Amino acid sequence: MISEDHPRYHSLRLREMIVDAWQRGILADSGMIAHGRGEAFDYLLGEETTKPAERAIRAAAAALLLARKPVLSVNGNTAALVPGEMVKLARELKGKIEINLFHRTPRRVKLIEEVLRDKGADEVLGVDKLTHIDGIMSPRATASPDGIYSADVVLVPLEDGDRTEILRKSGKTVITVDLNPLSRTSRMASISITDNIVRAVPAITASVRELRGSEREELERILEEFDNRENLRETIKLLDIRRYNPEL
Ligand code: PTJ
Repeated sequence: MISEDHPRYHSLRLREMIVDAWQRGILADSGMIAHGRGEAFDYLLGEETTKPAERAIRAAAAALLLARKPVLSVNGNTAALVPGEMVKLARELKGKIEINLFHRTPRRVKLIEEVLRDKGADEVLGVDKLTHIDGIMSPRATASPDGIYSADVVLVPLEDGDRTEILRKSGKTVITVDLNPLSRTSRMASISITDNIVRAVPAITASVRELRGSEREELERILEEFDNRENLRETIKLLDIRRYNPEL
């Protein structure tokens, strides 16, 4: 148990959740390494939602509200940290949830499905009946016919660069959450939210609620004004290796 007055309480608490998910078989082994990389970027970004991230979150909410068929993708790290928040966001959007694993095994799929159902998900896609996007016969191109395959807007947190590229090429709007603004996923996505998934997902839900009553033209304007490359450039400028030790 970590004491709440420990200066690194929040970060250590996330580590505890990650380790727990790994012990339960939910997390891929490399999910731990991915988390460590994310943690380092979060540290350099001040462990708070930056202004560019706020803009990306608002653009993501607009895209999800404009979507004909929004689908939210869940992998091991997402299931470890924000399963309930993903179910809440899906409900808010009347969107679907799909398990989408890079290191796919039947056991992990089953365990993640159980976690999502425990959090109130009625329907979980990506469990069986997968097909290949644009006929690309690669494990990187699999998707559920009723989910990511036929979606127009997908939220894919902590996604792999190749998959992001396949999804973009198939014409989908791809929203990602990835703390590394330099990753291929961040560069390939339509909207990259450089923020910790534990802050980003509740913030998207709040933004969806705020924008729900807006006219379609207003949502389209938010999307048009958002420039992903420019936003990533601004984020990179905020990375500060001396943030916690200005005297060094
Ligand atoms: O559960 P699976 O089998 O689908 O596997 C999931 C992982 C994450 C292991 C797999 O997709 C993978 O290897 O991803 P990468 O290529 O390591 O990319 C993960 C990205 O997520 C990195 O750029 C990290 O900086 C970032 N990241 C890690 N933790 C967080 C994060 N971004 C936002 N919030 C986090 N908590």
